[in-house]
Parts: sequence; C-alpha cells; structure tokens
Amino acid sequence: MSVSHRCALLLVAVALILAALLPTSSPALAPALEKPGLIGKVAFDGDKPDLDKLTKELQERMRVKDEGHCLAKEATDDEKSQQIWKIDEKGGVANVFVWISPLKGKSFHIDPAKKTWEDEVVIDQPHCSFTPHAVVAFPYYKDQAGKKVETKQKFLIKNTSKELVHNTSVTGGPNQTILAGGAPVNVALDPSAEPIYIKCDIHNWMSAYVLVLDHPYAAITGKDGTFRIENAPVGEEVNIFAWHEKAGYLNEGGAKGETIKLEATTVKNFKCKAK
Ligand SMILES: [Cu+2]
Repeated sequence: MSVSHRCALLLVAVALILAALLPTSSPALAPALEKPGLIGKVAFDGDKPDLDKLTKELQERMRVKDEGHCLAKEATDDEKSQQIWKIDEKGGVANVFVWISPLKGKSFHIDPAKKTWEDEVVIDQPHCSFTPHAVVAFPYYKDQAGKKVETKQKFLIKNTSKELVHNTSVTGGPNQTILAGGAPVNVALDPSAEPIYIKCDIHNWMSAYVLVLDHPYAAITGKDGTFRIENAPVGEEVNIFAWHEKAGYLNEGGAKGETIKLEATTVKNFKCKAK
C-alpha cells in the first residue's frame, strides 16, 4: 500500500471515530456531565412576559408593606425581583422542576452508596422572598423488600431576617409563625405528585415550591435553564416530567409523564411558553 493510500485510510478511520463519539443531540444545550446521567435545558419559547412590569408591581407591594426591610440595600436583586419567571438573556428558564418516575408496577432501586442528595435542604426568608425559590426534598425511599428507609435528610425553613416576622404556610404541612432569627421549622412531607406550594401569610406575594420524592432523581434548572440528574437508572424506561409554576407541565403527556429510555447520557430539552 502506498503512503498516500495509508494516509487516506487513516483519515477515514479518524473521521469514523469522531462521528461515533459526537452525540446526536445538540451538545450546546447541555451542561458538562461529570458522571453518566440525564441532562438538558429548558428554553423559553414565544413572547416573553413583561418581567420589568412584574417586578415593578412586586416592588410597589413591598414598598407599601415594609419598604425598609423588603427593599433593603442588603437584599439581593433576585429577592427584590418578581419570582415567577427567571429567564436569562439566552432564553434559559430557571426554577423548572425536572424529575423522573418508574413506569407503572416498577420501582427504582436506590443505592445509598451513590449519594447525590444533600443532608439538609434549607429555605430562608432573609427579607421578603423565599430563597431559594425552588427545592427538592428526599426524605425516604423503599428498599427492595419494600421497607421504608429514612434518608435522614432534613428540610428546614428558617427566618434569618433582622426584624421581620414571617408566617410560613406549607400546603399539607406546617403553618407556623417564625420570628426574626427564630428556630427553623422542620418540615416533614410525604412524596407528592408535583411540587408543593409554600407561602407567607404576612407577605402574601412570597412563594416557594418543594418537590418531595421517594427517590433522588430530580433537579431544578439553574440560571441558564440547564439541569443535570446524576446516577439515573441507565437502560430503564421511565416517565419524565418538567414543571414550571406558571407554565405547568412542559413534557408530553402532562401529569402522566413522557416515557423515555435512559441511556448512559440522555439529553432531554424542553420548551416553556408563558400562559
Ligand atoms: Cu413573610
């Protein structure tokens, strides 16, 4: 074989290897993946809501109720902005819950050695917004014998404000006044089909959401709209859900979920429209 033939064969081989390595879905939409898992992005689709108007309306309510604390210099811009829509300049939608569930009659095998969950999930109210606005809790799961196993994860709602009193009301959970710097409320909830609404009865614009699951396969989109669920059960068919507090379900099938098969790396993107 001539040198030029060998070079040509080598080039073809390199091209084939590169083609095999490149993912078929759009990699630009997905965050970097350290371990195998489920990744993707939620992107806004259509005309964006008037976020400045929503923020102005919120700040007016804050000003009337308690300007000094709610609009304090120390409060972050995020706390002083409308909480419903967090959309970045590239259309990434934050605070979207993405999770999976086993198909009917099946269950996930949870391996505590592959721990991805936090020991403590905390929502604070340092001024007049809950922060963070959206969290996932994983209080317990069932082992292969069907026995309930506590993860010992704590879900706390606290009030580190200097002077504000908040009344934390969790749908189906505690409804409790927390004084400034007071003892955190320990929230124990059972797994729910969709995120649970949390509000403050004193500042009635304050809202947050918690999704409670009996497995750890859930994520909340970050500022750029991307999410990552690590250690999801590869090879299994599952139902996937994506849910935004205003737009509702973004997946096909709505509350029933959208069935997908999990590969070693699965890219699943969603579009989100204003309602
Ligand atoms: Cu409050």
